[in-house]
This record gives sequence, C-alpha cells and structure tokens, in this order.
Amino acid sequence: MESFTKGVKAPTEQYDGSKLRVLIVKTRWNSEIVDSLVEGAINSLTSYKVERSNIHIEDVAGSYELPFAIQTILCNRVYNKFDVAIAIGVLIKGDTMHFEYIAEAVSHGLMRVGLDTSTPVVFGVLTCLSETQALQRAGIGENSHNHGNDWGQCAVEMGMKRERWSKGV
Ligand code: RBF
Repeated sequence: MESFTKGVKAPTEQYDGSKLRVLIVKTRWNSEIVDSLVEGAINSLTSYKVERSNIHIEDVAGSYELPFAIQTILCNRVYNKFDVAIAIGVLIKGDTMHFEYIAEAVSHGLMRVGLDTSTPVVFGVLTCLSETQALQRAGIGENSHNHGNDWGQCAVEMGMKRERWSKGV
C-alpha cells in the first residue's frame, strides 16, 4: 500500500440521532480553540439529526476537571439521562511537567467514567506539543481539520450502539 487515508472512516450506517441526548463538557482553558472544537462537534451532531435542544453544554476551568464534572453530571438524577458525553479540552505542552500529569490523569479519568457509568465518553482532548498543532486540529487556518467533527460523529455512533448493545442486539 503506497498511501492511505489518515483518520477515521465514516460509519457505514446513516444514523438517525434525533432521539439522542448528548452532554458536552468543555474547558475555559484555551477557550478560542476549544470553542471551535465544540462548534465542530455540534455541527456534526446536528448533521446526524441530533436536536440542538438535546445537546447540553457545561464548562469547567481546565481539562483536569473534565472527568469529575462528567461523572457527577451523568450520575445526577436531576439531569435527564444522557446517552453519550463528549469531553472537550486542549492541553498544550509548556515548560513544566503539568502537561504530562494532566494528560495522563484526564485520559485515564475519562475512560474510567465511561466504564463505571456505562455511558460512552468521547475523548475530545487535544494533547498538543505547540499552539500551531492545536490550531491545525481545531479547524483554524489553512490545511486544518476540526477534530470536533469526528468527535460528534463518534458520539452519535457510540450513543446509538450503546442503546443497541445494552438490549443485547
Ligand atoms: N488546562 C487545560 O485544559 N489545558 C492546559 O494546557 C493547561 N495547562 C496548565 C498548565 C499549568 C502550569 C497549570 C497549573 C494548569 C494548567 N491547566 C490546563 C489547568 C488544569 O487543567 C486545571 O484546571 C488546574 O490545574 C486546576 O485543577
């Protein structure tokens, strides 16, 4: 194979997400980049017929807060049940070890929340070595790609499949 298409292939099924309820928790750290990713995710969700009114958005300070926020919201009966959650944040490597500690804690934390709650949690956290990398992956500027689009698509697929799998189909 001389070349291949990098990234995720669209699902073969054309999902109807009109019944899905989606939780997005986003950070205020690196908010311009994060907001572009959130916009990408929302565009993708609505392209699968997810109702805008069924997308609930909360924010937290930084990526480190994402697992706690999502777990607490998913487990709170006051909120209507969500079918899927998307955690959106942007970590950019600096001069200290913060990047490494936060990236590892957040990725493990989000995985645990998904497994413990049986609700898929989409890993929408960019872990970038530079601001340029972050902008390119948030659809900002030339030759960029908005990964938020992929996360929205992943959320629809996992929300629909979770429903199907939980019924044993
Ligand atoms: N949060 C992010 O979402 N992205 C970052 O790039 C980021 N870098 C940080 C760098 C330092 C030195 C510190 C102290 C915090 C950083 N945070 C970042 C915030 C972190 O996720 C969390 O909000 C705070 O540590 C409070 O728990």
